[in-house]
Amino acid sequence: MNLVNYEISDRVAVLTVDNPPVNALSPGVPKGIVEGVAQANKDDDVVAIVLIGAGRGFIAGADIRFFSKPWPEAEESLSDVLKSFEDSPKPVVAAIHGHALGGGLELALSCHYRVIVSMAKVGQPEVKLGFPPGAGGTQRLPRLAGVEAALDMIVSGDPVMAERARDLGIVDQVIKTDLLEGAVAFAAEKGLSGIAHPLVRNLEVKLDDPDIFDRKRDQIKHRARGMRAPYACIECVEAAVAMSFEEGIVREREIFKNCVGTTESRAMRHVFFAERAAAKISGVDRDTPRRPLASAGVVGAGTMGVGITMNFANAGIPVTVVEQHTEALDHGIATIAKNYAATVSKGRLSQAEMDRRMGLITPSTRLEALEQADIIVEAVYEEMPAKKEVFARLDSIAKQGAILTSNTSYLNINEIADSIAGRKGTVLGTHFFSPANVMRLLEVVRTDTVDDDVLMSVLDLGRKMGKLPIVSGVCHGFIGNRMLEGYLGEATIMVEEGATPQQIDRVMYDFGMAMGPLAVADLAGLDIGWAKRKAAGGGQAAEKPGAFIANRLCELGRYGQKTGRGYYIYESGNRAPMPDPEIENLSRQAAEHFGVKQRTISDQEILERCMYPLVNIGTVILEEGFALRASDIDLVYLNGYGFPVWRGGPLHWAGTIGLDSVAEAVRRYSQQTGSDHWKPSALLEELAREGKTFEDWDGGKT
Ligand code: 3H9
Repeated sequence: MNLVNYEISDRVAVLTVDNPPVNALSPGVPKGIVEGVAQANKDDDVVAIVLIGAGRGFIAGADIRFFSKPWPEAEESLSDVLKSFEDSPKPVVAAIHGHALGGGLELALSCHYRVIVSMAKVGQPEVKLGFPPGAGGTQRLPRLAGVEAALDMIVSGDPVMAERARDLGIVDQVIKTDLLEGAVAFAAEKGLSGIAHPLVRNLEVKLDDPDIFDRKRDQIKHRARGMRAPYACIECVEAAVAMSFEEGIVREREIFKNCVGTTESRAMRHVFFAERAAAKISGVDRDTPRRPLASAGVVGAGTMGVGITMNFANAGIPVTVVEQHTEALDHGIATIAKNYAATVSKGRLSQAEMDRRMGLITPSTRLEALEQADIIVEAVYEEMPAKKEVFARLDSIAKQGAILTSNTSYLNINEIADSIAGRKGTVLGTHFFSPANVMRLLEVVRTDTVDDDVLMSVLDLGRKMGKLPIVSGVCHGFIGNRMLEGYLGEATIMVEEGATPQQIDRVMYDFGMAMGPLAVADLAGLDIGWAKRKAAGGGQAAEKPGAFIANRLCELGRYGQKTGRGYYIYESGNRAPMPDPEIENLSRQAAEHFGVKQRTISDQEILERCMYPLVNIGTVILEEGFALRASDIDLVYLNGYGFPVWRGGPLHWAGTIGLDSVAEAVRRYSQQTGSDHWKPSALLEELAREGKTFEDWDGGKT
């Protein structure tokens, strides 16, 4: 199959890149383009050249798989293509639909002209893969769009729509009719005009504000904490201002090459492919017909119910939210209105759109109001009897075929499905993360009996809500919370052994976590774990290592942020954690209680003892089959637990440390403490022995 087709239309050579699914610049594409340009220039009848993409879009950039393997030696490169355009005596016009991204946009920028359809987008998303653009994007874009707009686009990686691209000067014309026809007419006119055709490289870069680069660095310092690529992007654009075009290109190439090899870039490329893999469910046909989900119900208007209701409204699905008591229902609706109003006031939502979304929400105090809903999400409190009671009532109310999901974070959903045996095929879990309208992660918990079409429909729904749905099997805490128990548990044990909450949280924050584990415990509320320990029998079990200090704090009414005191002190109206000297006393009492000699714990030990349980339990989850692939586990931690994206998730990160040294440490801590979360995973041992990583286990795609 030809990756680039050559045709003549009205004296214009049309080069069509046809490399499904996204016309990436894989081997064969650059060669095809270079040959097409040469052929067009040899043909005296041809007056101009149009470059266009077949299928869904123009060109999605370099083929990302080739950053991890060598480019074929004999093959033309992207710079050969750019040179062939710039050297072409006949004008080259890029005709853009769908998307021109990364190398795709860079290619278009080296054409003489660019035309676009109004629904298309252009962008330089390379920073999201851990490197700056490497084929002139950082040098040409500022020359066309100005330094400020180019800097915004390149550092954020976010694309802009066609009209905005035209206003910025990135494209010459928005074509409202057929793209190919319009592009051919445009190209023919330029070709016959006899004018000299412009090259972006010859434009001047204008800099009005010399502080712009420092301001940008300051602006991104929180978001880009620990990362190299966003700063590398700024350096490249600075070079466009400070150097000649030729020097700038050399500088960009140098910085690009340095970044492609970093662990940051490898991690971010891993995340790119992980997100695409997560949509594939082994054993389930991608084309399984979906159930129409045109109306929804949510049971419970508490914190989670409110967020889930907003997700439906955001996705444009009419939703009825049910809460038994009018006062609680009113409070829930008022919270939704307040949340939307806050987004409107920040300019991120129009008042009209807020009104439209509020109009999709119907409050009710009667469960019977859900009888016509296609999907119903139960979001009542986390107790099995309460959940089963709701499902029993829904069994008699919901229409046949309605999908029933439970927003549980720990409970056995198989048991819930079994409790309404006639509907087993349509029951599953949807574990949203708080705040449910904000957090991107959605664990879709696959019961043993759920029908494939129901599962696929709920995964689609999650994506429609803007979530990243990850399939988990039914085990206690599913993927994320099951792993979290080891992470938080080990952090609290270390406080009993003599580390301060501040030291532990600092080590994990410096590692890149959004918050340290003890600040997270305070935010989530210490009373939740306390209630669970009491329900599980209290007494001895409740006093096991890791629970002692939390129990004392709860007995003192110190539940964390909500009471102004937990592992830290919080001043009213301020969420900043302040050290609490009393924790030291409690920690000494705990050490005495367990007969532990307190000691100074090194930062390295803290890092290992927080992170390695995540790796060990994650691997157990994988070997037990509750996660479909290691990269799904990474995505859960990246999108629900504040794990730094540039480390690629706990299992990918473990591979960068070396699974043999992780396994050795797990064995060592297991002998020292005997805690469940240190019981070495057989799969971890196996991969370590064989010198493999989790990517090998997933099939080595990245
Ligand atoms: C670059 O250009 C560097 C240059 O500056 C300089 C170089 C010297 N390569 O996302 P989808 C696959 S870096 C290889 O589900 P959508 C993807 O894995 C590049 N494969 O579709 C998936 O495969 P599978 C800068 C790619 O419609 C399939 O295509 N460009 C590439 O939801 C469908 O993908 C980018 O970062 C690629 N470049 O979204 C753009 N792109 O079916 C990256 C996609 O086996 N791409 N695949 O799972 C995207 O953002 C989206 O794919 C796009 C379409 C918006 C284009």
